[in-house]
Parts: sequence; C-alpha cells; structure tokens
Amino acid sequence: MKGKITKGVGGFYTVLTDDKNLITCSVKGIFRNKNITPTVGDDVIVQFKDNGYVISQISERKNMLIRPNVANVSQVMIVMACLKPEPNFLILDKLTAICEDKNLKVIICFNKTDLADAAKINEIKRIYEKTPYNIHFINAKNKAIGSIEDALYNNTTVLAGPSGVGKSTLLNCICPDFYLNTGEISEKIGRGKHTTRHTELLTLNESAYIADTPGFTNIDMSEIDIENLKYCFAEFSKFEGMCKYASCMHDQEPDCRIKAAVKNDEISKSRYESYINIKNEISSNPRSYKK
Ligand SMILES: Nc1nc2c(ncn2[C@@H]2O[C@H](COP(=O)(O)OP(=O)(O)OP(=O)(O)O)[C@@H](O)[C@H]2O)c(=O)[nH]1
Ligand SMILES: [Mg+2]
Ligand SMILES: [Zn+2]
Repeated sequence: MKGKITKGVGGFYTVLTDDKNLITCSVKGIFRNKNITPTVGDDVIVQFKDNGYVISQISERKNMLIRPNVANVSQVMIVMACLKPEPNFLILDKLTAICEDKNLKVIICFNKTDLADAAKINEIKRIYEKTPYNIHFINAKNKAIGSIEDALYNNTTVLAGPSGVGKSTLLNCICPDFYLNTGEISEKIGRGKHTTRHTELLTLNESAYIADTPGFTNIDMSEIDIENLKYCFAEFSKFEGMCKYASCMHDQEPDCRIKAAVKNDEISKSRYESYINIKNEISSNPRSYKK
C-alpha cells in the first residue's frame, strides 16, 4: 500500500494512504541500519505485518528541509510577526537563503498587522523591496489574509518561522477544519511558548498539502557551501561579475560592487548584514570545509 507520512511522534508515524485513510505505522529496523529516519512528507510503502502496519520502503526524496524537518517540499511560507514577537530578519534571511540553495519557492508573510504602525510596516517593506520576494502583510487573527491561498494550490507548502508569529492561526484561517492549537505569547519575554510540538502535514485538497511546524529561532547553515552563499541572495545576481575579483565574497575585498550597492541603497543593509553574519557562521563551522 502506498502513502505519505503526515506526522511522526515517538517512533510511530501517521500515513495518509492513497485511498485516503490515515493509519498508524511503525518502522522496520532496516532504515536505522541505513541511517534513514522516516520524515513527514516521505512517500512510503506500508505493509501489514504481525497485527500492525509497518513502513517498509521510503521513496527517494526530491528534497529535504532540516528545519523544519519535512521531505518533498515545493515551497516555504515564511511567517514573521510585525510585532509580538519582533521580526527576526536574520532568521528570515537564513530561510530565504536555504530556499534558494534548494530551489524552493518562497512566500513571505508578515502577520499581526493590527499591532504594527505604518512606520514598522514601511521599515519591513524597505528591507525587502529590492528582493524578488513579494511580502504579504496579513492579520490572521481577523482572517485578513488577502490572496495568499492562491499560491497554495498544486504545491506542498511548509510553514516556517519563530514561535508565536501565528503559523497555526494562519492555517486555521485558511482551513477552519484543521482545528490547530494556538497559544498566547509570553508577555514577560515577548516570545511564543512553542505551542505546536510536532510537524504535521495537512491536506487542503487533492493537489495541495501544507505543513504546520513548531517555531524555531536557530538554523544550522553549514549545509550551504560557503562559495554558494552569495548566489543564495537573489538580489545580488544583478551585480554578478561586476566586482574587481571574480572570486569576490563581497566582504573585505576592494572594489566590490555589492558593497557599493549597499552604500547606494540598491541592496538593503539589513540583507547584506545577514549575508555577512551567515558567511561568518558557516566559516566558523568546521563542517563547511567538507570539500
Ligand atoms: N494581534 C494578533 N495576534 C495574532 C495574530 N495571529 C495570531 N495571533 C496570536 O498570536 C499567538 C500565537 O499564535 P500561534 O498561531 O499559536 O503561533 P505559532 O506561530 O503557531 O506558534 P508555535 O506553534 O509556538 O510555533 C496567539 O495568541 C494568536 O491568537 C494577528 O494577526 N494579530
Ligand atoms: Mg503553532
Ligand atoms: Zn564583491
């Protein structure tokens, strides 16, 4: 029997079978020996054995996100709050870089517009207007989400972003049948309380899956090759080949067109700072010298 893993908790997996049943499965030891952990999004083959369902095969993955941990994704919907919690631009830029590296489409949502004044919204717009990404300003609590649903059809979308930004609230707004738990953010520390504990792939319709995921503020970037990082900032591509040195990493080198673009406000300073931050993070991690 064929199916797709929609959830995995404590060694048991929920599989949505091709004939639309949800069944609970365990796994065969062979995967442990091969160092493969079944992951939400995996296409699998399930067998009935010794009174229970067992995942016996995992199809080759098209791609794999580590954080959030989902396989066979086509796009990532990055969610931030305009306020409560304050937007974390570094995390957002880490996520866009990972999506570029893996060739995944990006949708960016800034939620909780009801809490933000015009100055805050303009600050966010200014940072991202020079990127190719469209920013959706939404208010999930009041069901004002514009046209973002249209982007979900014919895709497997993963929600990603810090705890408390409103990922589950947004999903409940897109499909009230999901009944996902949502949680207040902590007034004292201004952060979410990690209400969603497990990634879950939900079915919107025949052609659209969407995964709710636990919030996070840490991403290991060492998966990206340091030489490739500059290609993961899409707005840099306009200036490709214009630096003095072909191998320019846009950091300490002289006559760097990217640094000039930051000065001229052709590239936003915040995005460039994220680039340098990520570059330093990758180079200080010994795993990046794998080549
Ligand atoms: N003011 C306001 N609050 C919102 C909005 N959207 C969500 N919230 C509130 O923000 C809090 C956190 O929402 P959740 O949907 O649980 O956030 P989450 O991103 O799923 O958080 P984790 O599951 O912890 O990762 C809840 O109290 C929501 O009611 C919004 O547009 N405006
Ligand atoms: Mg949640
Ligand atoms: Zn340069």
